[in-house]
Amino acid sequence: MQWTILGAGAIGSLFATQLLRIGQSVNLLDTRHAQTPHQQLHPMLLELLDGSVCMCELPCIGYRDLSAIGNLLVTTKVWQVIPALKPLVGRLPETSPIILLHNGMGTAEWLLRHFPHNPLLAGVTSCGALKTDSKHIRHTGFGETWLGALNSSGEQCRELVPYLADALGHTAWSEHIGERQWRKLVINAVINPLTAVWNQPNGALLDRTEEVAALCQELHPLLVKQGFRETPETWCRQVLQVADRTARNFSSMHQDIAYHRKTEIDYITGYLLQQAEKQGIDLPKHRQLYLKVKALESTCTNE
Ligand code: KPL
Repeated sequence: MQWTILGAGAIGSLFATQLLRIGQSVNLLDTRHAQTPHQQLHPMLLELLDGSVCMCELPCIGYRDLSAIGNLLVTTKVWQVIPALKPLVGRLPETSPIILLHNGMGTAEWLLRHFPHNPLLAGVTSCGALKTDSKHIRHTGFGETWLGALNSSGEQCRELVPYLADALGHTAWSEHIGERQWRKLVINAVINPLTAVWNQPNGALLDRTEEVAALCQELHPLLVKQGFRETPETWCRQVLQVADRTARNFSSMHQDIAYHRKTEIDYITGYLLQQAEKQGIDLPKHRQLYLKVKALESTCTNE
């Protein structure tokens, strides 16, 4: 089966190298190029959890190499999703599935409008990976990966699950992928901005649980409107469990701020603020955090 990775960051590189390791055909789509770039093989060293290493070479393709695009796994930063997919609108073969696998929410509506005939899927993963430079990827933790359909032709893509399970470990089909995306969104909306603003690793939340509890409490009415039944205390416990499990890691937003990059705040807290406004719910604490991250981000120089 052919897989195409759009966005070779930590998760994209992990998926690419692990799929290649199980014998799948994988290429990297570089939208900076129309045709296959001159330097067409991208070497990558994958460091596995047991410390062993695996050398991979990934073919690169450009966005006009349409026949080389397979199952398109979109693992870019969320704010890059629409600009990166735009060159494919009206050109991507309608048989190519597009799988959104990014932090945050708010891109699916655009995708459904512009690729109405392609199988469209969303995924959520808690696999851990660290990209130490453009050629080194470290698998840092097993996690769960879930895929689910965003449209009716996406329903036909359950056959992709066993390949991902083989490559990454626990992977399953979800009939409620939107719900799983919301659960991850809540975790990211608490851990990511707090750690970015405090300039601390995820584990710092365990010493400041009252802030976590207050953010969960404030989100609760919106989560009830979304159909979730958990109490604010349960949400708080779930956030703290993730903070505990990833205590020594720096969240992706912390890293974005530390490296002067644009963050994903508009599609995490920004998305929550938009959804809350539609329901007439005010989220002052989340808005304050949003503004603090935007202020830090305004000094960013890199994308
Ligand atoms: O997904 C994450 C992120 O950093 O974006 C968490 C779960 C917070 C782990 O760091």
